[in-house]
Amino acid sequence: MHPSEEGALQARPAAEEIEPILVWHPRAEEYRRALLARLPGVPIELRTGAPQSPSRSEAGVLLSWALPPDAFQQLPRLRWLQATGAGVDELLARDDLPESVRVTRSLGRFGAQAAEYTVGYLLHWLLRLEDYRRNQDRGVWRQLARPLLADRTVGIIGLGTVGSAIAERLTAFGTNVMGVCHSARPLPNVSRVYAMEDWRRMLPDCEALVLAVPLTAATRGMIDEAALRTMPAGSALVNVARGAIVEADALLATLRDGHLASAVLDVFDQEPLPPDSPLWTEPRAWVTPHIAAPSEIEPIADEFAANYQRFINGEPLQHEVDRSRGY
Ligand code: OXD
Repeated sequence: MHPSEEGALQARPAAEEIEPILVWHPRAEEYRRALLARLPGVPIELRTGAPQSPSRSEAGVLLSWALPPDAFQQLPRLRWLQATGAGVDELLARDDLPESVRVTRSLGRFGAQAAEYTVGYLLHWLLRLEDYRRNQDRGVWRQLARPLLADRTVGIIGLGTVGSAIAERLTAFGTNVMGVCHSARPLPNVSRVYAMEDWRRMLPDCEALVLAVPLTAATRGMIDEAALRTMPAGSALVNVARGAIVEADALLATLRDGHLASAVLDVFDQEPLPPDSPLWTEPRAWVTPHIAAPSEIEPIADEFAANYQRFINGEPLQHEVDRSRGY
């Protein structure tokens, strides 16, 4: 026997410890390959979309994202679902998700990805790359003000894995980072942490505000016109969380009159962003199609496989969602 095959057999759970997995995802085949390498011998069933007619699955474990409407009726044995993304707001909003099913989130490399996106767009804004490109196209030699990220104060709402990765990268640029967390405890890379109930007190100092908070009843629509106008004139907003956290009309009004100098928007209440959305043509808005922190197969397969072993062993699962909190 080849030594690597021997290792694989040793890692294989005993038959009575195997719980069949259903991967229900547009990229199910890629996930299957990644999981087979980590969980040899575990039966894996695949679905990429809604079956022609409802069909029952005996899997007790599900790895998925954006399930079709009647999905849970087809999964009578389901005990645990791992989402391939971080935000489980849509899943928890479903009225057919059984109470008995445990839910875990994935963290992937969302922190690093969202941090690079945020820093990239903040630098793009401060370096006025678009203005210089336009000037270059017209052969114009014109020096513009040269503000530094190092002289700025950035507020982050939500200091979980994503928010804290953004704080870490911004701190490396010398930025003063403030943040909002459910409790105001000291955190690395954040000069001042506000408790969730005090979040508006942070706004007057925020030359840029980054949203990295889950969508819950408490955060839906929290960024209203009063909040945006409490930020200094000429500030920027970056949303890598969920579109519904920001009131759309307030956002447009504050962009149009220039109070907000820039809004970097990766997420929208309705996705894809409808063709008639005024954001497409708003000069101060930067629209990206939900790509700030995409799910990657390999890190998510690592997390899922580690959690699968925990599930089989009856150990606590990592990143388990507290349904009463909504994340
Ligand atoms: C996520 C997302 O929550 O992709 O991971 O939005």
